[in-house]
Amino acid sequence: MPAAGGYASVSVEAIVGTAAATLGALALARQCAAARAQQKGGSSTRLVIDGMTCGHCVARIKAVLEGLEGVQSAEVILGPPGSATVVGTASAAELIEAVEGTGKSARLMESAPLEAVEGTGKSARLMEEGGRRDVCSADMLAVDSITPEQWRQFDEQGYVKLSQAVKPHVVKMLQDEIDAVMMGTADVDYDSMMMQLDSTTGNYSDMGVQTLGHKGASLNYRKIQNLDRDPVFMEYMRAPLFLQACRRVYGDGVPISSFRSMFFNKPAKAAGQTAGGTVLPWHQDRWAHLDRDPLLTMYTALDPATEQTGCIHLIPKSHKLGCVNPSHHSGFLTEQQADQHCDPAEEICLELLPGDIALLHNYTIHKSGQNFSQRPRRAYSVNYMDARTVLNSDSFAANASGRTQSAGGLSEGGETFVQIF
Ligand SMILES: O=C(O)CCC(=O)C(=O)O
Repeated sequence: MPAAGGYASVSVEAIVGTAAATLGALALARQCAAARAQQKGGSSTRLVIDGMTCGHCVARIKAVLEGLEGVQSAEVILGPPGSATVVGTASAAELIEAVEGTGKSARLMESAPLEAVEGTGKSARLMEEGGRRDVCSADMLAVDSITPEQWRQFDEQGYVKLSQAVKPHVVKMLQDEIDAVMMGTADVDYDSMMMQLDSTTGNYSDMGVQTLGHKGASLNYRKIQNLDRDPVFMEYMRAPLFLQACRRVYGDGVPISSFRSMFFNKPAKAAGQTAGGTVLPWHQDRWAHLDRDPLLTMYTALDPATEQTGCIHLIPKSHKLGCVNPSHHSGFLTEQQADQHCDPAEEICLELLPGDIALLHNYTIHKSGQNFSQRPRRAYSVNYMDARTVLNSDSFAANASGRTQSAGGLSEGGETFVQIF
């Protein structure tokens, strides 16, 4: 959706059309809303609010919502789109009525995009298989906060590990969903998924192109992006812990989307191969075509990530360097820069178990190796960013679009981004 001057702004409205083929999402969202309503104390409801024009409107609506019985907190964002995230036990109807009492109009955030995408097969299956309360964002994690000590480590070292933060049945659900996406059996709009098959040689230059669309039923995918178009992954991305982390990193009231909601795979070593997957060189997670750098990655291990399976290696404290190679479109270091900043004596091997989450500062320099085992090493990585980020679509098209593959590098991200919080 290029606008004047070759820029495209990140907008939740833009996803309504592309989400239209995300089958089953409405039923999932309804089920989750019902589960949230049954929970005591910690559920969150998101509203779209029309008609706010200034900080006074924001303050007034926040005060009105926080004055309601059962509301613990309300975060109101001017937008556009105007929105509120309300935590507590008040029903959506009570919240909407209270907002409308101020003269503004309000509706449930899920309903606008998802009403348009009602599907059948997936939603019915999901409800039968999982009893769906276990897939709601508020129920997915086994930890509900990040301790001051953990934040201290994140601030000082550029990363922190949250051990066993994801409930085991949720890990299984994410594993099954990503395998279904790879095999072509998931109810997702494959035309909006960026997918890339892995190399069979282990060389970075031999990987398949990363473009929109399914590339055949195979577990040998290296990357799949735009998983915020998949209702299961979107629900996971919205876990309240991730909202807390975004508030800590970006500040209260900042709308949050993601630049990359991405599956990262080191496929199992196949017969006759010495290793599966492809070496990923030293890099930082930043992109030249965004007008500001994302600062927070949530990396969820879906399989054991070890030296043998090709886990991430990182350089502690390297986030303090800022952006090391601004001229590379996706943050890769030159050989000289890697020699200068990546001392093997300082390198950490970030070993993770399935269900561990690593918070990574986006400037933390990292890389990953190959998988020498006979099981895959799957991971789900989300770059949470300020949803007001602006994308330079000329630069995106030249270097990194889902449709054009530059000679010099990878495709990354998408052109439109779903608002998450
Ligand atoms: O999982 C991997 O191998 C690398 C992940 C990564 O580089 C990232 O999440 O940015």
